[in-house]
Amino acid sequence: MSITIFSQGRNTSRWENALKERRPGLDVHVYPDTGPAEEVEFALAWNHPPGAFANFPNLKCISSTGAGVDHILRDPELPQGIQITRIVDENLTQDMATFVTAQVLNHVRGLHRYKEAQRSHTWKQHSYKRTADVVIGVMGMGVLGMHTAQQLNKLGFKVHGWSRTPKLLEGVGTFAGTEELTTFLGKADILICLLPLTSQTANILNKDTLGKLPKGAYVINVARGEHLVDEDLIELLDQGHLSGASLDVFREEPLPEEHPFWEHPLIHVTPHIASITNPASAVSQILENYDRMRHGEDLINVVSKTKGY
Ligand code: NDP
Ligand code: OXD
Repeated sequence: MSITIFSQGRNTSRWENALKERRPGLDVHVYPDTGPAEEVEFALAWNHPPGAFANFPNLKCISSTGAGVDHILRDPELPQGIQITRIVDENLTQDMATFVTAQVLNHVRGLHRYKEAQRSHTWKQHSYKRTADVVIGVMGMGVLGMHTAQQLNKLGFKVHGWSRTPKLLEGVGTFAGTEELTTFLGKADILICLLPLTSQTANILNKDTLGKLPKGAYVINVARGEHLVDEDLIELLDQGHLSGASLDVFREEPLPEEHPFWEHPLIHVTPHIASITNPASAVSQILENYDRMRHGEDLINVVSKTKGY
């Protein structure tokens, strides 16, 4: 009985502890210290070294330690026939909605301006829009997007969602497919990206799409850095078409020291912390899939390799 963790750039000890605490007696290995290659059947992965999975002839399932699986599917040497699963967890969902709401409210109420004013002891009130007068567009109406949209709607914002297939959601307007993208974008005072990274969604936040947002729109990207064309965002901010952006994810993470986003006055950078998987709560679904795999049963939270999410 063993689970093997494949990860670069993230501390694995919380996962090791959570697995061992919940299932005493389970062997937990951390790549490259895997033990005999033929005994590796179940992997837990985040940003694994490319090609690493190719060396394990009996590997049956790779579970992402996060909601996204682009980091697994992008491996050109990913063995065929392996099931890929991902995390769907209430804590992860709530934390994303909370983070996005904080960014939205910070922007709508202009809180950063008062921090700056405080530095110069300046007492100056600014007008603000009420939530009912702000339209929010959520790209990606999956587990995270749907909940975030509903939370924002509860605060009084007008919310629209955009997804691949049509949705019906109380209180939230919905748009689907490329044919409805322009209409969706044209309404969004604040655009939130919660799409998975796939060949269809890469570079989707570009000069053309962001240019279709109303003048003064604000962009929040909490999905993946590769969704955004960095130079196009900067150009639209500098032209005054967009009023600002909150970015939690980047093409290269950590964001390189010399990247212009760090210094841009209209960009708020956070280090991929919008919602972090909590191993203590997510470990039960990992173990459930591990047991299902061993008993030959269907797995939960399975990713479609054809769709890429
Ligand atoms: P889901 O798979 O549940 O939802 C994906 C949504 O995107 C679905 O509504 C889907 O449409 C839609 N979608 C996919 N492809 C397209 C397309 N081509 N055009 C229009 N809509 C599309 O994902 P989650 O909500 O669980 O997670 C979303 C992403 O959030 C993750 O992939 C990850 O990258 C990111 N994330 C970021 C975190 C952070 O801390 N910054 C933390 C966790 C996740 P349909 O419903 O029709 O299938
Ligand atoms: C995830 C992430 O996909 O942390 O869960 O980005």
